[in-house]
Amino acid sequence: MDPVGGPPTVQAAPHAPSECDAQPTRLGVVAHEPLDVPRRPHVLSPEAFYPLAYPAMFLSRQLEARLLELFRKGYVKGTVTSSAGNEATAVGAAMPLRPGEDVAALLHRDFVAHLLLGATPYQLVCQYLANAESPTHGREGNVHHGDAAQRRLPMMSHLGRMLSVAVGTTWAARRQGEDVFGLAVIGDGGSSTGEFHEAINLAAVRRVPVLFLVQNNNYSFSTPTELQYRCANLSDRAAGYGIAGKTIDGTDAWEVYTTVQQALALMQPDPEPMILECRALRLQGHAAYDKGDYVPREKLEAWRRRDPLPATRQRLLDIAGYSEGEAAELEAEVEAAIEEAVHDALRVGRPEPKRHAWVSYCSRARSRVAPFAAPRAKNGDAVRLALNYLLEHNGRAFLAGQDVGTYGSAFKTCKGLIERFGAERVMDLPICESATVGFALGASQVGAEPILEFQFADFATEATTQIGLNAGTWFFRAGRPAPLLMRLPCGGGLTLGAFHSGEFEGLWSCFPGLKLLYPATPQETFEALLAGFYDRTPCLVLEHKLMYWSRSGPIEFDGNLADVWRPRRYTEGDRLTLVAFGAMVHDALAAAAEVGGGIEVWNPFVLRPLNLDPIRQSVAKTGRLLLVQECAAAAGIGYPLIGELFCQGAFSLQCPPELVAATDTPVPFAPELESYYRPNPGKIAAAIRRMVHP
Ligand SMILES: Cc1ncc(C[n+]2csc(CCOP(=O)(O)OP(=O)(O)O)c2C)c(N)n1
Ligand SMILES: [Mg+2]
Repeated sequence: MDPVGGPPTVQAAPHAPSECDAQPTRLGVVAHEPLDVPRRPHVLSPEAFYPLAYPAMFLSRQLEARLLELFRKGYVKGTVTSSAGNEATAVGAAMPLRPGEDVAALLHRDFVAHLLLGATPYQLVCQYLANAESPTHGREGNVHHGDAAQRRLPMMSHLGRMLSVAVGTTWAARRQGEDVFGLAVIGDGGSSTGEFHEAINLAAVRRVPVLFLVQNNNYSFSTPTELQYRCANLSDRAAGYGIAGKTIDGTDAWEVYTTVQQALALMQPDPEPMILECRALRLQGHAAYDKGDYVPREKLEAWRRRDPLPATRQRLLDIAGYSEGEAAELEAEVEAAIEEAVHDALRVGRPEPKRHAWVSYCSRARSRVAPFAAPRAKNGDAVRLALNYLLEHNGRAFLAGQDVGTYGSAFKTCKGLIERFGAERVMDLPICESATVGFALGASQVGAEPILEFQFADFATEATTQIGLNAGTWFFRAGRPAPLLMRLPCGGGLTLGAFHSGEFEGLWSCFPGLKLLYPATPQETFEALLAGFYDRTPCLVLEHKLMYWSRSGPIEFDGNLADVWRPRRYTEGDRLTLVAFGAMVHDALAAAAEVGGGIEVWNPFVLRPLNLDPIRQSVAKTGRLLLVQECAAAAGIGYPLIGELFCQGAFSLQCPPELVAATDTPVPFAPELESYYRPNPGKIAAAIRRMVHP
């Protein structure tokens, strides 16, 4: 690197004769079509490459400039992040890929890669205008778009999180015999995230051929690379994952193109991921609002001399033999396409809120499946039987988590499954909860049906972004199902302390787009796992650990999935409605028995989306509501549940509703402290007596 942190001195890739010069050699740029170029395994000659690469790069630069202008005039919403300086990397990396087959997780400076992988200029303008024809129907901002059906995965903002999604999609597509590769893009800044490590490690262990392309453009917003990392090259990190890594000049489109082609060729016989670092400089500020004046002038000047756009234009003349006039003709064609795209997009109105489909849940695909019965099972058996059923009846289902394979999972609920279904369907994964969910989300996009086990519900908080914000918003943003079943062994009473006793139903219930079930009996556990699996939205099933190997009962499931999504009533009465879920159902039943008759015990069972009508009717009948939750009042769903019950119901109550909850502290460890902390039948019975006989 030069003293001002300028471009590395990299040998230009030799302009060797091509293996194959596929036609066409001239790029048709029109407003309503994606860019069509020959894909792998074709390798273009330099003479054929530049007439395709240059107009694509020119389109990117000019269309973004036009969008910036529209932003300044108030038409474009959000902001505009410029790709200037990155076009060579984006073009070189995207051109070899097959749209609709190879998997791509692009970043905010990959404008042209979207155009090469299926988006049209018109669609991108609509997306920036947030109009009714935008690919996300105006539901998400400028760069957060894609086409999941075509495997161009819609980006979420949280840097790093899309890497594992690309790994999962690539893995699942290859598992079904497809010859595909993944491209997952990340910046120098994003390379510092935990998910960067999790995703690459996971891909390395599972030998998933994803090219992790690091766009090192010297800055992460205003933060220079010396404050971001200490290694010489970000590709040096590849050694730590036992994979190959390379650093190249990201301003040289031909070098990027040929290196990517070589990387894919290497991955073909011996699939494994690779890190490719492409060096460039972000030639403008981070986004429309940033002048970028923290970049030293000499450094900017040094890199401007290597601006990939004029450099590629020059090669169009020198190598492809274009005349000035012919180059200008290409540019005029691009400008015309831009004008048409902008003209057409500006004529489309913004989405009409009243006609908008305000749904965050995808509709169910199936309402009936094969029935199942077992005369006697404990809750842990019910889990195993449900998993066995799901893996047996669904060839694309797979179970993944930590120690779910040979060990049969920490609570032995997966015992025997690996022997029956093999290590490709019952997968032990590294400790990477976040990447595990990203991986499952990605896999679900090509038809795989993931079932995840978190070792303890507590550790699912590691994946809060992936579960709540990525998977949970996927259908709303991308219009595609995200059928993930997530199992969370949860709850206290086992003296395991604050990090192994949580439930977190309060946390998960805060994310629109997630479904949450909390069964209390073997029958309910079986039903919850089946309903959660066959639903096409991400579903979390809370499995209380205390009940795994204690209570038993029969399982009789008639196969009617639609009937599962309802609250459960255990006793009838007209003196008080007692609502509990998870292990607290049994404490509530014990308390109800202790105080005598008249108590109607309910379990909402489905904690999101709530269906409280039957419970509301019960409260209207009894005039008293007591809610019990195992965790602290602040952490659970009790108060919101009481709120929802009363906001939408007209009652005349005998007394104010009450909540029995744990103390407002983390779960303590010592048995005496924990049993003081948790609600129990005695505390519940005392509350019932207070309310019924004040
Ligand atoms: C996890 C996370 N933290 C912070 C941000 C806000 N943010 C958006 S882009 C950006 C800079 C990213 O830098 P880099 O990864 O180098 O990509 P570049 O913008 O330089 O292309 C930041 C901090 C984010 N999107 N995600
Ligand atoms: Mg950067």
